Amino acid sequence: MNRLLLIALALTASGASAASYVTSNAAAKTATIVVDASQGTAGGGLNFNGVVKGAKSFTVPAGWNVVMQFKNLGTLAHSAVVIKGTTPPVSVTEKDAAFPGAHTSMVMQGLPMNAAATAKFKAATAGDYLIICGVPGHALGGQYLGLKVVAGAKAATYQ
Ligand SMILES: [Cu+2]
Repeated sequence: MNRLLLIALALTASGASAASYVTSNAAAKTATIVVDASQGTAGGGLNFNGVVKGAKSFTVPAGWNVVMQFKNLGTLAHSAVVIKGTTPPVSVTEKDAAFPGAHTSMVMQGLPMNAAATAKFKAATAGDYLIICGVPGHALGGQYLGLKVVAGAKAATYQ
C-alpha cells in the first residue's frame, strides 16, 4: 500500500467523524450525543458541532436515556440546554430545561474554554426540541441544534 493511499484512507476516516456525534445502544435504550460548542468559525463561533440555526438535528427514540457530552472548544463561555419548541428564546435558566437534567451546569454563565460536561436525561416525551446555548444572546445568534424525540424510532441519528 503506498503512502498516498494511506493518506487518502486517513482523510476518509477523519471525514467520517460526523457519524460519531451520535451513538445508539438499543439494548440499553441509550443515545449518546456529542455537542461541541464553538467548533470552528461558523456563526463567529456561536455554533454547535460547526453548524448554526438548527441546520442539523439529533433524533432520539421517545423514552430513551440520553447522555449529552458537551465540550467547549471556543474562547467564549458556552452551555447547552434542551428546550421545548423550535424557536430560540432570548434567555433561559435551568428551569426551562425540557427534561430534568437536560442541561449543563451554569446555563447562563456558560462553561469556560476547554470545559467538558455530561448531562443525562430521559427523552420522555415525543416532540420537537432545541439544544441551545443558554448564555444570553448566543441562541439568538444561531447557537442551537435540533432535537427530535420520536415515538417508535429504532435508533438515534444525527443529520
Ligand atoms: Cu454560547
